[in-house]
Amino acid sequence: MKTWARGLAGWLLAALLLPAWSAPVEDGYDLWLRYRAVPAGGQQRVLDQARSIVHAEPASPTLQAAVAELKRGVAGLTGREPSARPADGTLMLVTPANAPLGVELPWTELGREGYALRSLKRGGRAVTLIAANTDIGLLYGSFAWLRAAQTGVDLSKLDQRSAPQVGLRLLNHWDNLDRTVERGYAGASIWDWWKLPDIRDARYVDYARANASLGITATVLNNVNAKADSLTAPFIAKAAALADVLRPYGIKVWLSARFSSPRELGGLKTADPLDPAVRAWWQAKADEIYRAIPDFGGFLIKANSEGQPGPQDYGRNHADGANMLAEALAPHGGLVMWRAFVYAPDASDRAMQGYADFKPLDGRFAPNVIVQVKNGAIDFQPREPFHPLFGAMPKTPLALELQITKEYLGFSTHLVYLGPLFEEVLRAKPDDMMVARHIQAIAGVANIGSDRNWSGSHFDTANWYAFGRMAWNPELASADVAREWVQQTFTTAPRAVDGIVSMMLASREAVVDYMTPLGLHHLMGTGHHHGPAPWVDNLERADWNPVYFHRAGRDGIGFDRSPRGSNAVAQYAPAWANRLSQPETTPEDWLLWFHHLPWDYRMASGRTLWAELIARYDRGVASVVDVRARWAALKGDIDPARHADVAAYIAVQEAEARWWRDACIAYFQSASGLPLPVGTRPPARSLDEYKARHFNFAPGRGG
Ligand code: BDP
Repeated sequence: MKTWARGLAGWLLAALLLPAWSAPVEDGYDLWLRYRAVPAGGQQRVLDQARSIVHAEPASPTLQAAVAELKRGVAGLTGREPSARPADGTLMLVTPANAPLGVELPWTELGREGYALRSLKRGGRAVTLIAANTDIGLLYGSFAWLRAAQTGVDLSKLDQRSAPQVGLRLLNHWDNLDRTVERGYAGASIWDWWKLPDIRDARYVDYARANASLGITATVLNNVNAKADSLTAPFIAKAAALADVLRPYGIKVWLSARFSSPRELGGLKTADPLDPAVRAWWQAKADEIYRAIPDFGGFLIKANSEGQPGPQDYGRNHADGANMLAEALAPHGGLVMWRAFVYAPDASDRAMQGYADFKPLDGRFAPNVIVQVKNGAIDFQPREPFHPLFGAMPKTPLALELQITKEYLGFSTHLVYLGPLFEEVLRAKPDDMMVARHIQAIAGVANIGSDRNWSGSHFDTANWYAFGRMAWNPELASADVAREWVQQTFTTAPRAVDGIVSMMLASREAVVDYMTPLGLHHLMGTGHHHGPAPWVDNLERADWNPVYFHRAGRDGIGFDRSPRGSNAVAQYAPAWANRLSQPETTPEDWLLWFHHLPWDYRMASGRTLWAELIARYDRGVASVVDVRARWAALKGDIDPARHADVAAYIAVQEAEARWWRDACIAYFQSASGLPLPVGTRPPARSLDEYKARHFNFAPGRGG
């Protein structure tokens, strides 16, 4: 071939390949804020409404963030930068001060954080109003418009309004000062404490954008198992630097505080909350923090729980401790989030202690204290009945604490969409009101780390997303939330969207089935909580042992919390207490949480309990096998990098689901002494082989 011909051929080849080369690599970093070019028709649809962006001047940092996001989104979706001059197709960001005359907007209803999106014609031109009472409302509204644009909503006919139902929406980072993360499966802590305050990683801004897009209003930077060091001057300066980055996005910084800090940092002899010197120390500390962070959110406290210091060390109660801190923060408008996750070594039923300690204190907390209650009474299990404290403390503001990081649900390796779990607890009705209506705040233990894809796996970002969206609006259906996440994160192709959503929706029930079916709980490996270990019976505290929770023996299986047992059911409102007292009226999914039953107990399916247990383990594994096949079939619909990543993870999940099934069946058979029902596949290995597995370096143990 002549040189010129070779050159031409090369050029043609390059031109052909160019589209493929120029497609951005999908590594997950952009989360649901990808703004990738939409197919031709869609492009026009967005462009027609967003040729320009108009807003009040001068713009606050928050308004600037809103406009920057809209520009970035429109440019990404259409390939064209919007201008600042009104055009046919203008996005107008308006507050009551600059709203166009003659347009009725529901200002009162929107409150401080809500927004309205309204498309209309003015002088023959298409205008979309993004309206809110405040700049933060405009930022939320801008993200809502971009969500609509990315999910194929008709932008020429918008008429939406939304205001959050839960006032305070927080992330709890269990991040240590050395950048390890307790129960973190997504790399190191996102906070590079060592380099702060001078070096501010660009990632902090993307963290803020992602959270603002969901309406998260606060972030607790450090682990609830807190070091006193987090309250020293150097760390306050570091937290202040983060607060500066997050502020324009409406996110306040909080800190976990160690109750014994006055002793450790202040050299006092005591941390007794009623001691005047202790109170003065906290007051001075609060003043110091507010000098550096004027809008500091407050303290999150884990006290007298799992070895943490607390007021009970001095014969005081949780209200004494919380109120002392509340007094120090009150002059600055700060809050105390006091956790109800407590249990003592000698409790006869660990599930009962949170209620036993806190219920009598209802009405005794200062007005700026919120009591933070985990969704269930044990500990973030794949399924728990709702915590009996919801509905039981009418005079105390409560927060619901959910765990986004999947400590007990296969870490970030297992594909488990938590939307259905969140929905289940938010909609549970302790009385005539849903849990969502009993709470003033909602907190999620973050699954965010330094991994490029933020959460350790592509699908785990859906849990961060679902937490934020459902915190804003607990009435959202987890299926709808999954759909919009898929459309923004993976693809808008309808067949693929349907396929992925149905995989996600099946995944939570699957993990319950292959780990802890029928109300079983806490069967996980010691310490790290990886893998099955129902046989463990030798830990220093009885209530850390799986055998304490399942109580399997020749006579049956399950924890008797009925009036014949620990009577934990009495902590629920009478209608529930009655229902949960009898196995026949207890939801089957909670059966062994509340009852100890013989192996031949007859289940709704007609099977014996023993056969049903095995059937559930089988169903869990089958569901993962099915997900694996369905994901494989989506190969042509998903970018190659993420498709391959997810496929590799599901393969691990399948192997681990089988391991869970086999190890649990082997163990429960040794306890029941019963033969496997006809047709059951025997466990692949002997019980002793499963028992011999150890994982000394499993992630997430923290520093
Ligand atoms: C447990 C975790 C532990 C946490 C604790 C908590 O295993 O690491 O410190 O919860 O919530 O589930 O305080």
